[in-house]
Amino acid sequence: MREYKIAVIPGDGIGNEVMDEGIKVLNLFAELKGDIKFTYEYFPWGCEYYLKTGKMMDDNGLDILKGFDSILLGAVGYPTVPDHISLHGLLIKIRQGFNQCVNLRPIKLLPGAPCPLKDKAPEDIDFVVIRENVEGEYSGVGGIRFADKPEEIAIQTSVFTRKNTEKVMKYAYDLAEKRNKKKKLTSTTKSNALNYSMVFWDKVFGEIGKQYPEVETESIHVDAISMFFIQKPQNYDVVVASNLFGDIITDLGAALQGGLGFAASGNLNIEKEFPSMFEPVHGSAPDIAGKGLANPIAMIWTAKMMLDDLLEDPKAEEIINAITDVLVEGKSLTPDLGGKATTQQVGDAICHKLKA
Ligand code: GGG
Repeated sequence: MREYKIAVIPGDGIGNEVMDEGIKVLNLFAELKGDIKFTYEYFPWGCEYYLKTGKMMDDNGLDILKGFDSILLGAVGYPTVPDHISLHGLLIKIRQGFNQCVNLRPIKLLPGAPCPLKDKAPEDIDFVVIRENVEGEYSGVGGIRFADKPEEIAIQTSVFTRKNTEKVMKYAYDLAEKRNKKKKLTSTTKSNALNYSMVFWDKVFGEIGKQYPEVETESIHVDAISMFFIQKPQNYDVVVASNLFGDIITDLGAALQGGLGFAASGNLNIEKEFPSMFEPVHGSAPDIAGKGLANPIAMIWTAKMMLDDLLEDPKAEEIINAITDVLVEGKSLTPDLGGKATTQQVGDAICHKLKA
């Protein structure tokens, strides 16, 4: 029996209800495989915890999380807590604390999912974005001078270290090589304007590329790639981007695959010295929280990514097949997809297909 200890942080808003469906699918997967067991420990961290305690997570939170094989997170954010407090107090703290330097975000249009580009088929939209995840524009370096005075200044510094940039680039090149699609890596840049950080980014991209002669490369400015994602998404295979650019272009990517309800992600500690963390890309959506309206597919897809990371073999592709079956059948869909099913009913329908 393979046993895995999972730390569960449902977080805020719809994080709670989508998490239930993710766990439901994980438990069924384990039951069907027969030789896998998950044990879960839940942590109440998030914005409501912050409102009660003044902290997004416990001071010794990272020490506690170290003892787990993986972390599953729902969503974070609450109207009365500033978003920079919730992001830096929990998500970025864990990503940086556990050196989860790669944020893996698949952009894949499943059959039956609504794509706004009517001339595109599922085979046209199937790429992966590798987002640098612990530094860059989200390093948290900066400050405010002369607060609330007319001469007030805000400074936000991007930090790009050679060690980390090389590691992320190598991961992206390796993926482009082994993904066995186009063997193509596209780098997202803006080195005409960001004349230190992105010039450095481009340099490292080129240097590491010399070790991968079989991988075709291209470098595209972030503004242009935003347009090309819409015009010719079929051109992409693996895309590497800085923290900020990756955050932005993956929301665009989510739109191509049917919306944020389909956008899954993994924050990977690639050395496996700390747990990785898996979270859907969406936020806590407080306007629909607790109403059973949230689409749980991103969370279930995220749980599948966790399985792929933990298990190596077998890959959990049958979960994607079960989601696809539900989409193609079209009977159990949440309102964002034009249906009337609840979050729970969609989770049940995916489990039903998984069992079939
Ligand atoms: N699912 C996690 C979540 O709540 N994400 C909201 C968000 O704004 N994330 C920013 C980021 O991924 O850096």
